[in-house]
Formats: sequence, C-alpha cells, structure tokens
Amino acid sequence: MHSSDSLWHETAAPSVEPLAEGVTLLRAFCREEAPDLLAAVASVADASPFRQMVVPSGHTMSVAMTNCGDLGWVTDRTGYRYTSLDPANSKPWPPMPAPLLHLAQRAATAGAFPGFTPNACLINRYAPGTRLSLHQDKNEHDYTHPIVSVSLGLPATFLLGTLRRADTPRRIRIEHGDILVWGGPARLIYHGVAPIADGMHPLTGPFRINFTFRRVAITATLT
Ligand code: MD3
Ligand code: FE
Repeated sequence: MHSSDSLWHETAAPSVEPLAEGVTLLRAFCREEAPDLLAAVASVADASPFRQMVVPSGHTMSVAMTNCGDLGWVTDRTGYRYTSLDPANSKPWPPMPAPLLHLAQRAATAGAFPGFTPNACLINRYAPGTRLSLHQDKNEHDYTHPIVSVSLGLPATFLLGTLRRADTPRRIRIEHGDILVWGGPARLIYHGVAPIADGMHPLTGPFRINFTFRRVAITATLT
C-alpha cells in the first residue's frame, strides 16, 4: 500500500490508452495546464456567456454551452447548425484562445491525427444531474477530421457506443485533465455522457467543463 494510493487519481502519471479503432484516451494529458485553460474559458464566457439552448423538440438542454473559434454550434426550435455569430449578442464568437488551440493540436498528434486545424470549439458546462443523451456529431459535414475532447473538473461516465444507436454503449470513467481523440472509423459513433454525480472540484467548483474541438466544413455554416 503506497501512502498516496487513496489519492491516485490526483497523482497518476499521464498515459495513452487506445479504446477502439480511431479512439484514443490521453489520461491526465492537460492536468498541469488546467488553470490556464480554465482562465481562457472564463474569458470566452465573459464575451459569450454559457446558456442552455433549446432543441427542435422544444426541450431545453440540461448542459449549458458556449463556443469559441470561427464557428460555433447552436440549436434552437429550427434545428442544429454552426454559426459565425453568437445568436445571444449578434457578435462573432470569441477567438479560440491560443492555449486551447495549441492543446488541441498537441492532443490530436498524440492521438495519431497530426495536422489538425480546428475552426470550432464547443464548450459544455455540466452541473451535477445534467447529462448528454446518446447522439452522433454530424453537423460538421466533413468527417475526415477528428474531434478532440478535453475534460476538466468533476468526473464523468462517458458512453462510448458504436455506429448503431441500438448497441449498448461502454461506460468509460473520464477525469479532470483527460482528453479523448476520435477520428477515422470512430468519427460517427454514438456517444453521450451519463448524469454527473454530485461533487465539488478545487478548480471548477460544482461543474464539469468539456471542450470539443472540431473542423467544420465551411459549407456547413448557415449564418
Ligand atoms: C465521438 N460532448 O459536445 S465529448 C458533444 O463530454 C459531446 O461534453 C461530450 O458529445 C462531453 O457533442 C462528449 C467526446 C466526443 C465528442 C464528439 C464525438 C466523442 C465523439 C464525435 C464522434 C465520436
Ligand atoms: Fe457529441
């Protein structure tokens, strides 16, 4: 028994774990730079605050979202799409902060997708009890590029499905500083996030923050 075993998740060394063809889990990849990343998120949210969006059915998402980069993902009663303007203030989404962009590029390279140039970053904020139901990410209209997903704050159970919605997803525990890289044959798999457990994190308080970096085809943009 090591004296710090009860704190292993705070101290475990970074590792690279292939989860499926095209899916790589980079554990603890950005734990050291997390405070800088969270400061960058705060500056984005200053200009484009987190908001709960409405999906076409009329339901309001439990997860609060904002975006940075040239394009941002939005939903309302009329559908899902990418926009260059934040509908809440009619201004361009804030630029992608350099620490976020550079992290996405280093992670993509570590996940075997070198040369990744994201033009969109969706930022999700989960409070305890919130979840993201099983879905595919199809609004990018170009599936040759990977998606890089960065998780900070409260832990989550990630639902890793297959190309068929009906298949029971694997449950993967994701912690502060972990990064998932998805591409190639995995780009269109179904995925989601189970309801977040109650908790408090020293850096994020009662939240999990997730960034997903994407390369959106310019033809996918409506406004
Ligand atoms: C696999 N976000 O924003 S990130 C999303 O933790 C989203 O906030 C979740 O799903 C979150 O759309 C999961 C991991 C992820 C993101 C996109 C994917 C996995 C993916 C696209 C295709 C396959
Ligand atoms: Fe998704």
